[in-house]
Amino acid sequence: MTETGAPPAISEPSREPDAIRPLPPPPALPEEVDGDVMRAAILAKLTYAVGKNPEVASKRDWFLATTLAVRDRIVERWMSSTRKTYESKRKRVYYLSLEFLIGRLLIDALMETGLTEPVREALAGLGVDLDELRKIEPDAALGNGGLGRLAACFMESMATLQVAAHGYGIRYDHGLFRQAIKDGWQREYPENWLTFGNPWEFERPEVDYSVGFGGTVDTIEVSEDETRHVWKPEETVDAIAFDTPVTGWRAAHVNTLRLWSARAPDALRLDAFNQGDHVGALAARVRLEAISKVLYPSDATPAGLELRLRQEYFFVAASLQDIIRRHKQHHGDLRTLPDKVAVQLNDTHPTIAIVEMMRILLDQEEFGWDDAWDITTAVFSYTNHTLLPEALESWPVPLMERLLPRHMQIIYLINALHLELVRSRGEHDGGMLSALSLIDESHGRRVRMGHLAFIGSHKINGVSALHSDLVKRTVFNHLDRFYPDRIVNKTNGITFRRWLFEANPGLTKLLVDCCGAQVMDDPNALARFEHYADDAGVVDRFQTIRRAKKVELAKIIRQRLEVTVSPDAMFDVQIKRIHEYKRQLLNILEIVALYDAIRANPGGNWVPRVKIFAGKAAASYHQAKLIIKLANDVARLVNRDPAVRGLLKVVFLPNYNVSLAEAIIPAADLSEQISTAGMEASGTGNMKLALNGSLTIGTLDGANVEIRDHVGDDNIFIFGLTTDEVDARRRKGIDMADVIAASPMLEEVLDALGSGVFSPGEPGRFGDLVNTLKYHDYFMVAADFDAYYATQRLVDARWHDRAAWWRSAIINTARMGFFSSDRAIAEYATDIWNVPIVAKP
Ligand code: 26V
Repeated sequence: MTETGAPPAISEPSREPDAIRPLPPPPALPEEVDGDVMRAAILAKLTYAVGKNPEVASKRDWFLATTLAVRDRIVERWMSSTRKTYESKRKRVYYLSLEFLIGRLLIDALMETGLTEPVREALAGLGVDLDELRKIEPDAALGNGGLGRLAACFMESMATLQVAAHGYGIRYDHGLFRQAIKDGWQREYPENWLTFGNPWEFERPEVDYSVGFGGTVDTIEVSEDETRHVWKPEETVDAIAFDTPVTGWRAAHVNTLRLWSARAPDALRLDAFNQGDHVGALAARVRLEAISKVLYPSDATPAGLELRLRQEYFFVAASLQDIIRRHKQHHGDLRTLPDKVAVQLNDTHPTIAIVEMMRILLDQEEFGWDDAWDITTAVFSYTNHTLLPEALESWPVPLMERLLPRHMQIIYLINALHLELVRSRGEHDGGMLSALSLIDESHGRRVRMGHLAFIGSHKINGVSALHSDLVKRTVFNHLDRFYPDRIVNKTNGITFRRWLFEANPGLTKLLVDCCGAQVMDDPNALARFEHYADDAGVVDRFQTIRRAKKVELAKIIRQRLEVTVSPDAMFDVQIKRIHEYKRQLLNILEIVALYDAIRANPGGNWVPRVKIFAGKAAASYHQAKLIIKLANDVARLVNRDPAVRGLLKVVFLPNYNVSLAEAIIPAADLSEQISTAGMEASGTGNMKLALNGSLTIGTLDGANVEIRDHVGDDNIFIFGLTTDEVDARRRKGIDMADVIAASPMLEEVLDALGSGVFSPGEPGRFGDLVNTLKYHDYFMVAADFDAYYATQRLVDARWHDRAAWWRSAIINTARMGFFSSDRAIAEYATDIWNVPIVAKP
């Protein structure tokens, strides 16, 4: 990379670059780390840690040896970071999350440490190709989607900004299921990321906390006006720590991701074993260790539901013991906890931490209620990631009473005091009180975890401007009135290290050439790229870079699906979880309409398109799985129809994960962000695609609104009902007879789906789906169809004007600086955690 901005091949910017804050030059690599040093290090690891010699080593052996050699370099920085944090006695941030969707780490670690070229060179000298090793590494898929990936981006940015942070979560034996597509249907298979071990982690058998469940609570009269409570759990499980170093940019600081694994205190019941009951002797152990077996156990059964609650308490209880032990060791008194500790709750999943903190302070540390509560609320803050009612957690009171009896008592007390405060402010309306209560009495008694998280936190944040506004206006409307100023916005961000530098080295190089080397450290320096929006040389380079990525993706598509696509066609992508609100169905309806239109007018000025889908449906989500089947049925018919050959292809890439995202995003021309307005909290894929120069077609939902504000109306394709219009339409009724009567095209599309054109073997397959769109269109698919189709034709027109397309693409990339997770973390640090950021974004 060049150090000084534009090389001669690139013309000068049309206007002066904006003033950009100078940054100190990046730290240089230690001098001794060159290809030879890394070669020796890798060979030593291969011999002494892997136990192989180069002649017989497999790719996996080389991957292990390389990872261990790189890890050594990180460990050195990790230890110095830990020491510095300890010595400075800085406030620490604890990010509690049931999900960390990390992906692969080798390329990431190489890039963060600046070791990519030395290691590439070292391996080449040994006859090994680094790119081949990259593919050996399994994705760490310890998350479902956006929320888990955000946690991973945030961990990286916290390390980059040198925030002293720990991530806490669960080390699931099996991450998110592997998706296969059989006859067009989704099938789920277990994912086995740990089969060959995990070279990044350090097991800490000595970091072992006991976590209790069930049992009884003894009440002890200490004096006339003082009682103490002692929880006597019925069973306990051990939480064992596994640590992974999280390297920040240029490895200036390294934080820790600590994941807990469940282990039964007794390996087996020896008495039963000796009596010949070999399976029974292990049963208790299997039951306890199930806690860290799988990500997101199905909550379709009572047993699954209970396991999920056990997971939540398990990781929270272990994490809080760890946090308190560290605080006591470094600072002594727990009264200083709010000065030294900030705990961020990633959604409501770890909310029981608020109650656990109260239990520790009250029952173990013997604090009075008010002091304990003040400390707790000062320490915790909570991020809301969805407004969907079915995703808002609430736990049945009987289950809580059985599994966590002392916690349930404390929740009742928190609620009583909270409602007392509400009444003291003059609110006596029964409806209002039950809306504010922590206990939902409407369908069985349940604990509202969102309310609990709100009351026990000093700040609550939404994840985009629109979403935070809706958080205030909807779920927490009443609470917001009693606790104003608690709800704030923290618009999501993404780490540019993974989603630009790693995923798209070609574009990164172009950006360095145009914006200067500073762009690697300061996302705002991207703005300079805009000066090249009309520069033919730069446009040509951008096009060449994109095309190379499209060729790579076309190869993946051919290998995985045996479908050939042209890299000269527009790659139109929708990659995300399959959910009705995300409206993959709207996209499919448009494909069917377009297919008909092309067949009716084969000579038209059509834009060749490849429609690319990827995403997983929840295993129990019937409707989402049917949408996958429909996408595949439509793909089969369209892809073999000679009438549209060269103009339209449809592909559904199976098993979407972080690595597949890294392959698709730099190859995308058009980004589909078409959720029903008001339903996508933020989206982060939208940011990744725009950063890589995709144009967005989208609704005014989530962070799309802010993306539009940044790129400008001319460089994004916005369509469809707004949040308020969706509300109004729902109030009017969601029977879409009027909409369909007014749209012959939509009617034709629905008729085709309903009559089995795409499912000749089972004509009724999509009948229910079509009926839902006609008579019960909660997600406004029919309502937004015409606007979407028309806007897609505007996209076509822009594509035909190549200069205009690339101008918009460059502007998209140039104006994405705001969406760096460094900016997001800096805001959390200042407005919520009150911690200094050593390195400024
Ligand atoms: C959870 C569930 C669970 C059960 C049934 C259906 C359902 C639907 C959605 C969810 C969402 C869980 C929380 C989540 O992942 N939210 C995502 O968080 C991202 C990071 O803030 C954000 O960009 C996405 O818009 C938001 O959907």
